[in-house]
Amino acid sequence: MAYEHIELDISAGVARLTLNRPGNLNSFNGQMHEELREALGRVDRDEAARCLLLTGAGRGFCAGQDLSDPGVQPGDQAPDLGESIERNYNPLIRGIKALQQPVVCAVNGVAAGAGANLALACDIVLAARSASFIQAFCRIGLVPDSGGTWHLPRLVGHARATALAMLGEKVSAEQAERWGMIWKCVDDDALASEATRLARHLASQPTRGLALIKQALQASWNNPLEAQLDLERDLQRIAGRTHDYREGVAAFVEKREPRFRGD
Ligand code: T3D
Repeated sequence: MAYEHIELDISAGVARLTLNRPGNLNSFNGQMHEELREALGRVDRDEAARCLLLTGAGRGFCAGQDLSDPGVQPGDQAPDLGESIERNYNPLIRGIKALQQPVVCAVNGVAAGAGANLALACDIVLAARSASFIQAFCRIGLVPDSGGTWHLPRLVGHARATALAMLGEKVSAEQAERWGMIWKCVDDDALASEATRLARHLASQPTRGLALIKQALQASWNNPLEAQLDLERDLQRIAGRTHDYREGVAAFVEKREPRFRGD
């Protein structure tokens, strides 16, 4: 598939996916969603891609749903936004969460609505100092979607999540870092290099092991300790059978750098 609203480049182990509708602050339309689904499937299947790096083109990361899209505009007949969520947004978030590779998000500018919640669904989030996060939904009478009502309270606590969702106030990248909403805020001109460095590092690590870590941490939100201990046992059993575990231990004993293959 040729892409018009995104760019995908896979090199040096890193799949770099760029949201690319800068004139509309990379807001989502139907075609962009279609391209994203195809691209995520491609990354998932590509063994050469050992980390996904998601970012936006231009001055914004993503302003959420394209509000000028006729398909979602309230006309004489109210649109079925539930259908739009089911077809586009839920598969996108599920796709990110289920991806076998770690997902780094480089938030290069404003992240609003579903754009903010797409970022929060990624594994490690870096943001430029000038970037911001806005739960813009309440400003137009909507409910945070794309996993926002799930991730936000878990990341920043119920009180902050409620106020952010009901007030739609802008959160600076620095505040987001202080609140633990994201991993790190970096200077604007360092974002691209820092995100690439991080993605390349992850791409050289034990990919299978990282996928198991992702699985365990995601499950922990819903598991009691007993169930989580059982899960850790099961996942460690799988990790212990990988090539990269054998290589990691050998490298340690031989006092050399490990050469991880990802399996
Ligand atoms: O509908 C469904 O399927 C349900 C799912 C919904 C998911 C959602 O994401 S709902 C939330 C939708 N998003 C928003 O409500 C955010 C709307 N945008 C804004 O509030 C502001 O643009 C920002 C705070 C993000 C940025 O403000 P600012 O001042 O930096 O930029 P701007 O001037 O407002 O925007 C720049 C351009 O991008 C402008 O176009 P122009 O005038 O230069 O031709 C603006 O219209 C366009 N733009 C920004 N956001 C959107 C957009 N165009 C379409 N849709 C947008 N969401």
